[in-house]
Amino acid sequence: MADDLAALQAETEAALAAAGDLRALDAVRVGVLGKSGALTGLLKGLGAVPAEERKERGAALNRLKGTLEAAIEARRVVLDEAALTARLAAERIDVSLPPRPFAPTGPEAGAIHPIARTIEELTALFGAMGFSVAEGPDIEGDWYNFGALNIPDHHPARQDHDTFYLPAGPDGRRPVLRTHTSPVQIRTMLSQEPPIRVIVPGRTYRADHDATHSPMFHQVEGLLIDRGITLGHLKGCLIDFLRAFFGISTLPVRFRSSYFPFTEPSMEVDIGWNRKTGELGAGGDWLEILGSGMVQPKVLANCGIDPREFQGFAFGMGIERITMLKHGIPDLRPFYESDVRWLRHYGTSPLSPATLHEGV
Ligand code: 2NL
Repeated sequence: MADDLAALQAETEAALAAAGDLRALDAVRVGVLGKSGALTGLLKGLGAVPAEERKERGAALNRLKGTLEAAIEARRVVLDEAALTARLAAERIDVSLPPRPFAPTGPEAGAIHPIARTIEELTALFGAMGFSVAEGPDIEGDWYNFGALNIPDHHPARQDHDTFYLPAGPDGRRPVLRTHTSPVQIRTMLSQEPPIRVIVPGRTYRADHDATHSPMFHQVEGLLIDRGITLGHLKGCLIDFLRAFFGISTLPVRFRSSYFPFTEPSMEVDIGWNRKTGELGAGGDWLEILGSGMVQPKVLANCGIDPREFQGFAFGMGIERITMLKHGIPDLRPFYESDVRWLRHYGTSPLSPATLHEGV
């Protein structure tokens, strides 16, 4: 090898050995192989070399280029590894350090939507009474939404429900957007043996749209099936629920006979309030809040449960309605408008989940 090339190799290898980090390594690489690098300069000068020496000189330069490139890469691997080791040491996590809350506080924190909050409260309250939460599809078969519930084909209740129908399937039946959450209780009874205790919160749909109705809204229904269940169990359960949910231990509760095809006897439930001020718990007026009853024996039989052995009660209410009453929310429409000012006003902190302490 020509002396100048041997010197360049020795010089570069010394510089590589001295390069302590990736930045220094790159400076060496640029100094040798960069646009104005030493080796690049020699390659550019090849044209000026006499023709008889040029071939040998060119081959030597290319060999040296390969050697230096390999040396640079080898040094890069060593320095990369050293850099990673240093980072791992520097960024070690102290797992004993208490965590900071994930969410910021203040208005940037975001808030739980009142509907979601009410569902959390219902889950906590009925959970304490042994109920679990059941869910099911929003698009239902006709039989699950109506037939199984003792609402036959031409029953007026079908018109009352203002049902959204979908195009007919292969069986000629038109699927529906569920008009209540009852089909989930039907599915629960079909798939589980009693005793059963479930609540079913969820979206429901009716073709109805004005200041107090939305085509999509939320309901919660409850179902309890066991041996020897009576109207007394229904009343005790619902009185406890209403007093805990509204946080008024003396809330007056009134049961008034009514009719639903799926319960017998059926009862509407009212709570005491003051019609003038809107205040709950006193004032001598009554406000209808939910519907309930003992599960109709035909409905139990439709679901393979022997009504001579098992009895049950069921109830249903609108989630928007009980949320508006509890928090004094005057208008239904903002529930679905995603206006952050409304959400900040009526929402709940994500850092204070619903817990039971003599109510929610
Ligand atoms: C209301 C009244 C009610 C039920 C829902 C029900 C479900 C099954 C069997 C029997 Cl699977 N009953 N649900 C019972 C009584 C009333 O809802 O006013 N809802 C908003």
